[in-house]
Amino acid sequence: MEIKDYLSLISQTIRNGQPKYTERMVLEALDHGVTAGDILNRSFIPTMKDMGQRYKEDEVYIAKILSAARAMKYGLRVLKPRLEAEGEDSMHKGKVILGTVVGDLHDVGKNLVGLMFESAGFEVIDLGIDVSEKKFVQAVKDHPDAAIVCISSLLTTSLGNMKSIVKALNGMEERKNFRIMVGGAPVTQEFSDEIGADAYTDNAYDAAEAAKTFVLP
Ligand code: B12
Repeated sequence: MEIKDYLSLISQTIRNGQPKYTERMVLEALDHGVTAGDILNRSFIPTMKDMGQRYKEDEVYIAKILSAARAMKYGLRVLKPRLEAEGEDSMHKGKVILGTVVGDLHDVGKNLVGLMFESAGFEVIDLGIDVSEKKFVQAVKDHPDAAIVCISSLLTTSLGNMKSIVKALNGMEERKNFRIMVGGAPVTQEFSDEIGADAYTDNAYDAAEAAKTFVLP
């Protein structure tokens, strides 16, 4: 098989949501000389980006996204050591703190954001769901080297909580050391500007791309 055949096969296993098969195909591709960088950049990332787009256009159900994300997670687990060994320059971009706002239990989008950040080479500190202002503030104190704080809200009713969290973070002494990114279906660029966040994107792929520009040397 040629490189492109391995890459498209891996992509297929992700689309089909077959984590064990993804894992096996990644290992097999690596054994046959496909680089970890190619697997990440030419298979994993474009596949998840495409799945996200299809979901937005109502072409696939949420369950499909969940199983694809799980497959990619399995693949990423075996790929990571090889990416680091290859010295892939996408590795070690910095630390990101991530959480869904207090009052909100949705975590699918947040998890995808985390996955795309990890793929882009960030270390992700995932605070989970229903995260209070106090917990976000404490996390920044616990991780003074964090470059970005990402906040997700899927409920219109929890947008007020997002606002208070951003306000609290903006009031911190450490504020100059990190950027704040916000997202989730009801969030808009306008809202992000209004509450004093640094960036908003409407999908996980663009979030990781925007984040990279924050940590450019
Ligand atoms: C799955 C789901 C649930 C699941 C959540 C499971 C889970 N583990 O997450 C369950 C069943 C638990 C649930 C519960 C509820 N839900 Co619900 N849920 C959904 C649903 C169908 C999908 C959400 C989702 O996962 N989308 C897929 C992901 C990939 O998309 P996403 O989250 O938008 O994330 C993308 C972007 O927004 C962005 N992004 C996300 N976060 C971030 C963060 C940053 C920093 C950045 C940059 C980008 C970013 O990147 C992501 C990937 O590209 C939506 C409807 C819909 N079609 O969106 C309703 C929806 C969000 N839910 C809704 C409601 C009302 C509820 C409930 C209140 C229902 C009830 N009466 O009990 C409860 C709330 C419980 C709570 N306190 O949170 C409403 C919200 C309405 C509103 N505007 O407020 C929606 C819109 C449904 C509707 N049309 O009424 N829900």
